[in-house]
Amino acid sequence: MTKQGLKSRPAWQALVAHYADIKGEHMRDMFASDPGRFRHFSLQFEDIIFDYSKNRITKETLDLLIQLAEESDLIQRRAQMFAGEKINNTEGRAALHTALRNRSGEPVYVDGKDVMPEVLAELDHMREFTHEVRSGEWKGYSGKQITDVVNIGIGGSDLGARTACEALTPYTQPSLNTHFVSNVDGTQITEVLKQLDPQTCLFIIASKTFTTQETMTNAMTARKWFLAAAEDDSAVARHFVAVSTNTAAVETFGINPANMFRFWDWVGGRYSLWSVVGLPIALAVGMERFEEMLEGAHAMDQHFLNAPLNQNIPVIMAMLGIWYSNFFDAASHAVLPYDQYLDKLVDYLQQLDMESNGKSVTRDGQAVDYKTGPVIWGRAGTNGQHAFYQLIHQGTRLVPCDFIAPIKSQNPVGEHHKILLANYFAQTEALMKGRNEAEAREILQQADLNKNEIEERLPHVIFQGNRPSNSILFHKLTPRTLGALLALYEHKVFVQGVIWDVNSFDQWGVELGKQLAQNILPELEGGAEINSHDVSTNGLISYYKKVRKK
Ligand code: G6Q
Repeated sequence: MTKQGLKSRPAWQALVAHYADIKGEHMRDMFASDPGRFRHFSLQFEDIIFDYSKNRITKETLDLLIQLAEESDLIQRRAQMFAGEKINNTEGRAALHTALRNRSGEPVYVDGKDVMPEVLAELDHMREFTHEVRSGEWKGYSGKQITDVVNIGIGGSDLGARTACEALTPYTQPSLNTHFVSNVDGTQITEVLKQLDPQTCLFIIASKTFTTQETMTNAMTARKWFLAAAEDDSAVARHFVAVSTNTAAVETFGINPANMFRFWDWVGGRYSLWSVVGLPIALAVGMERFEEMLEGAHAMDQHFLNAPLNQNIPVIMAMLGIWYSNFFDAASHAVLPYDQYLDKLVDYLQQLDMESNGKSVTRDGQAVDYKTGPVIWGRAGTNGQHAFYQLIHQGTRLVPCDFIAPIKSQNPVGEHHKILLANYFAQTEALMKGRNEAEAREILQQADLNKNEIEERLPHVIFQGNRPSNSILFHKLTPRTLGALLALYEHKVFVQGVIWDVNSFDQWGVELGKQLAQNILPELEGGAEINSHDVSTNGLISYYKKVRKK
């Protein structure tokens, strides 16, 4: 498909005309004219309700969006992904995170080879190891059991495991703490190491390539810190394990290959938490719960594969995103979890979505002439309400939102959860309905204000409303539900990538900065003035060197 492809599809053109018809319509009127709107525009998957009725859509919009998905070959592309075809064309790789959570017993082939025996063998390896560490059978060099697990990794080798560990806090074993070190800023590892005893900690060095500068730097620092206490290289084997695809580099680092957990090049970094990259999760919550997470994701995979497109939650979420990005020109999308345990979800989805679909050429390398992935942002409710919701309610930009909440809190304290959920429900209502002039005037009239004051204040207290949101409401944040939720977003991102015809599985955009940093690092040695860059970069480096010297 070339760049002309998307905009010349019949459904796209019909959507252009439809947008012109519908853009002036207010959702208030849509609700008023259809009492069945909640029923018509909501779906249930297991314990998850997905309500998309507070979107600027009619039945016709949805039909056209689904038609666009079909015209974009979504069904074929979805089949290719699940079948292990090399859909990551710029890296010549399959994108088979779905095989990692394939619980069907069916084979999955890459290059004619069934990958499931290896996937299951790694899960067995994780199960054994997790059991040993959690039961205390696994001892450190001085004979004590492990109390702290430190995952050293970055990006895809950090965010998924970190998000899941925090989300599943209520399921964790209290005698085993989990820490994450990702930033090359020495502050992070210093602060973590301060809390640890070298005799009782276990480092997981998680890196697909085992060459990532940040991770290798942190791993070497951890190793040095550890050996300063253990004073014997052989102790490393009891305290360092690796998660990687690169056996040779793991051995060179000094980690026993028996303590290496493997994955494969067909697992993309940001799609890897289902693999051995999930080891910190399994250590924190136990292998059984980690597998429940895989099962939740697998169930969502089945829904994505089998539900008709117009009843398919990831497809509908994706197409609503297309509707706002490409027709309403929305530049961002807010993720607003009303569950403190999902605070990291936003960081995780930022990477998943922005690294996957932040592209400006098609799979064939043609420049696109439409907008692709939006900026993803947000924060756990209700904190966001007291910070940035102002812009979502009354700003000049359209920000579609996902509101995510559990019906049951893991910590049912007093009235907290009711208050939290009252806010959750209220926000989507306020965004949709707004407050019109008559309503605003009435409120001001009830306040003790004179006529002039009322007129002055009036424009400030009007809310246009008509601001779209999805509501995702589930029973409780269990491992299974978390798995389903994360897989839902993965598939949403995939569908959007298909529509925009970008490769959602590469990330060339992170390379340039990395390469320039490699060039600059040696220049930071010594006191010589630097002239090899633009004047700004030269000036900054030279100033840094001058001040450092003092
Ligand atoms: C994710 C990206 C990226 C990657 C990190 C870490 O899809 O590829 O975030 O996960 O750069 O890479 P390593 O696991 O190779 O250290």
